[in-house]
Amino acid sequence: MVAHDDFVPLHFERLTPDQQQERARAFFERMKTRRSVRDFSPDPVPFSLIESCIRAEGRAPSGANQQPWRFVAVADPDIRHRIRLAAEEEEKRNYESRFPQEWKEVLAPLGTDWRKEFLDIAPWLIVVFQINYEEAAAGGSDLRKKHYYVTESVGIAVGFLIAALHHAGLVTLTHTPNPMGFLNEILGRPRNEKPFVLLPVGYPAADARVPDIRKKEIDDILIRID
Ligand code: IYR
Repeated sequence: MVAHDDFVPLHFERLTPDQQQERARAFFERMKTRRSVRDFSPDPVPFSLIESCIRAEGRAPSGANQQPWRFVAVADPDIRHRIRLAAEEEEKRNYESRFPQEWKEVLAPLGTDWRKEFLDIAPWLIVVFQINYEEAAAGGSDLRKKHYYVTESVGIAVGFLIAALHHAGLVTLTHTPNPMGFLNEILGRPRNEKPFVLLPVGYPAADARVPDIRKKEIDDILIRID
């Protein structure tokens, strides 16, 4: 093992096997109630709750610890409305002409279409950007510092965020209007930041409905090799 002089001790509390089983079971029980929600309530959510969830997201592992992400949390109704109009414009084209038939068939059970009212209704939109490279300092050379495993890192971080939001008693939807370049313009983000996902966050509407979908069974996803 490579030991660097400037490494610091790992703080790790070893649990008993019973505690571990119990923690793993409880976490699964929590995570299995998570659903992607499209019917939001306009009930407000305090920024402090959103911020705490994003703090957890920022603790995800990343390639070379470059943390190649930027999170923009939007409550401003005018900006949310601009995002809705731009997302709907792209999605209308997707559903009407860009999506192949095959894709529309797998989406059909989800009941999605180009209309994205939830972007106006959910009290917060969290837009996650991936930072593909660092711009050279102003006046410096035109070399860009490359980031490694950007997609993987940001995907893992979003997983943390979705788990944190659910754990905090909120609901969200993993929304990826395509293409998402309009988010740079509306949110004033630079060219090295690329939109990765857009998550409306809030409470479900009182009459929210979700598709009756099934998750795969453990034996269909896990192969055990002893
Ligand atoms: N982005 C489109 C279509 C869509 C794609 C997938 I893959 C989904 O799981 C759900 C929707 C939309 O938001 O409608």
